[in-house]
Amino acid sequence: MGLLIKGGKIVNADASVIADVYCEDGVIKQIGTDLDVPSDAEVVDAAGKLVMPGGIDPHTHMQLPFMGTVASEDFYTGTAAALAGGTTMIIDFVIPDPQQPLMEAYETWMGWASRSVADYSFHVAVTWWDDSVYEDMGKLVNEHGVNSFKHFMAYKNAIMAEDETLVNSFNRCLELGAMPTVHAENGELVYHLQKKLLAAGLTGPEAHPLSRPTEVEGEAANRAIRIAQSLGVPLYLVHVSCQEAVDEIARARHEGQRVYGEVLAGHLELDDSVYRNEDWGAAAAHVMSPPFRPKKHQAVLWSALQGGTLQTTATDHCCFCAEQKAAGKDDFTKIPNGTAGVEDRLMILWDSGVNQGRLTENEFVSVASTNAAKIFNIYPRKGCVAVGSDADLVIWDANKEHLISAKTHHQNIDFNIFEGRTVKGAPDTTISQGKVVYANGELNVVEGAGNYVQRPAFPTIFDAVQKYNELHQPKGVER
Ligand code: DUC
Ligand code: ZN
Ligand code: ZN
Ligand code: ZN
Repeated sequence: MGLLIKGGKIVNADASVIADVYCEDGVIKQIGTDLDVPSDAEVVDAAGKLVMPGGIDPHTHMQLPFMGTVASEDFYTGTAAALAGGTTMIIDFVIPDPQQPLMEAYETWMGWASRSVADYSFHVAVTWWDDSVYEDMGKLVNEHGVNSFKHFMAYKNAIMAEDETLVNSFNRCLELGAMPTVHAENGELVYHLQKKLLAAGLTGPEAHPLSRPTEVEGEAANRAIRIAQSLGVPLYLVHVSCQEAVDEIARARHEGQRVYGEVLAGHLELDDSVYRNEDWGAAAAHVMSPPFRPKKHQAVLWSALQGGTLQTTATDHCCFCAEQKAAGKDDFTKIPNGTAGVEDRLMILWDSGVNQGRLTENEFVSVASTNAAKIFNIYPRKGCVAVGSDADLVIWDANKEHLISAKTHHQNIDFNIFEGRTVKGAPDTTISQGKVVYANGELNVVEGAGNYVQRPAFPTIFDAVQKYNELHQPKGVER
């Protein structure tokens, strides 16, 4: 049965227009007024509301095995929470252990994710290097629709990618037409500072941000950007959290380099005072990396998002409950890193972005959905309201007030970093694959209904990149 959304204002990244939307077989079939649709179509009244492409969260970690435990949110609960917040697709991370074959890890994550209720896709992390990694990257791109690879520059003695891995993997990305991405923190420095702080008797969560200061991120951002520049490959930086990293991206973009940056809702809104809370549990609940920053960085991040230095927003949704965080009771380096937000991101972004005059409604759509779809090569299938696009939509009520709280959220975690905040602007109805999955505050989801979204390599960007490199990169002896 088809679905007719009547009378709403369609908001895309490029324009807004009042029109009806008719969906069938999971796809948008018609847009206009006085549409000719089957008489049995389900009708949703969107008068006075906005019809936007569903949010895309390009950075989540559902049921991630990490730091001796497993993130409490699985693909079923996590994608359901996403839908309740108007996000209709996530891009999660396959993270192989060092020496584990990439294909084996990919198959494991695909198994877990088969329970998803909304569409999903994967970045795959390159945590080590040898010929088999080179081979598997090719298989993932050419046979499995993975067109982005993640590199953790932090987490020494675990998943940290050394420069050797970064250089080889970035170069392989260039060959394959895939996007390298980095978590930019200098893991050697973090390790050193952690040991120093512990030796000085600083064992609580207040030491966490001290072990990962902003220069640690700035150094890694610069290193990754310069490696990408030398090789002539584009680069995407996840969770950019501070001025130092923003400055490196801005400089590189100013010089014509294809460098993209993502910012988390949490980093836009919270500062490092959360780690000085006298309640150990509340402070530990905010332990994530990179940490929340001194207040002045928030204004820098907002400006960078407004000005286009940063293009996407995400959450790094990685849930650990109080009892899991307690593993680090006597040693802050053992507190599992991660915070939630997949359900809250759009509401926070609307309230602080649109309601505060920082973003237009169209710019909101760009940073909540469209830009991620473009950068990760799933546009216009995702990220826009257009005939032929997937019917993944959120009907947004700009006047609806919503109190964010762990007591009422759908996320499988006992804490909410935005606890107690009342936002104005919230999802009225969420539509996934042409079906109403959230309305009147109720979820109506089907386990396993989510589809794996293949993301092909980037012919257009990489054709230009190759041509540019041939014409403009210094070669061999000329250098
Ligand atoms: N940071 C986190 O806080 N959690 C998961 C991984 C990461 O990089
Ligand atoms: Zn990450
Ligand atoms: Zn990270
Ligand atoms: Zn992450």
